[in-house]
Amino acid sequence: MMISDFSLHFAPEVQQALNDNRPVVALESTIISHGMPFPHNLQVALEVEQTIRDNGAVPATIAILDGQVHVGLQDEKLRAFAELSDVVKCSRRDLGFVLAKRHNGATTVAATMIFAHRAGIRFFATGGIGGVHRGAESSWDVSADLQEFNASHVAVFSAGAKAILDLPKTLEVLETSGVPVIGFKTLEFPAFYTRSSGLPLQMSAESPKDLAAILYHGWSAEVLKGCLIANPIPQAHALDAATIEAAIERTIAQANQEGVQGKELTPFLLKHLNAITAGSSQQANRALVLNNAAVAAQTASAYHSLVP
Ligand code: PSU
Ligand code: MN
Repeated sequence: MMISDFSLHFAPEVQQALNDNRPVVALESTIISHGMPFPHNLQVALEVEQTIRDNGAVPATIAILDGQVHVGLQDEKLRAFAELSDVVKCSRRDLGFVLAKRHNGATTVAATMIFAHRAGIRFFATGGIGGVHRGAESSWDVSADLQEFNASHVAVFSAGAKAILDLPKTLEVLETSGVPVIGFKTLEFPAFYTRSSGLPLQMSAESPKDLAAILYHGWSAEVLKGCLIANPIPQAHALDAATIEAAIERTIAQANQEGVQGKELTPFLLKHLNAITAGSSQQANRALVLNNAAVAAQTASAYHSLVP
């Protein structure tokens, strides 16, 4: 077997932006392959990229095609990826195997942070991060996403964490690791489909410029690695809290009944939640990802003006 050195494969647009020191925002690919069905996934992926451009940055979707790590997928490759059915969901532990076997791989929040950091990209927009699952006191299911915040120097723009998780425990793990959770114009941790979880945050930023300054100080003092930005879903797209909670409880009960666990659990919950809510969760998901993409791009631009 031929063994070659590892290298990232940059899309020309991303390579050029990095060479010119212009703002770039990374995007994950698990949300495309395991988070939404085709063709909705492709449509949203293209809209997210456009939103990043409209807000002054260059999008870099990160994905693994035939064992090669791509930073930035041109439209054709993005289209092809969105249609694939044999994509391995990759967190940190899966990467060496998938590269060696030349598989197609989707990068989770953790894996996207790894390659964004490697590429010198400090801003990353997604929907929600993985976290501590409900019932973790017996299952020990804690997403590797949380660990990665302690390794990769990337700001992750999310609408909080999905209420399929145990949000108080998720925040406790982040606190233990020294990861700041910064509310964007809020001092309450948002719960993905809803703006409110009842959980207070310790800090907020009032504008992209304010946020850029907080990140700059953390990174330049070398006290900050990963950072979670919690940007609530726009009010007009938020779902009714009681309805979504009932749907989540049904979905978790179904997963328990079918014995779904490990890396299959999050995709199972996302898929069944979409089915139960008859598309309204998908619309909310789209709205909050676009909102995160806009704020990430604005913050990346503000950061670049601050640090020329
Ligand atoms: N949460 C969402 N949507 C997603 C995911 C999480 O609301 O698409 C995906 C992300 O890629 C995240 C991964 O990194 O699931 C976490 O999986 P796990 O819980 O197995 O670590
Ligand atoms: Mn897990």
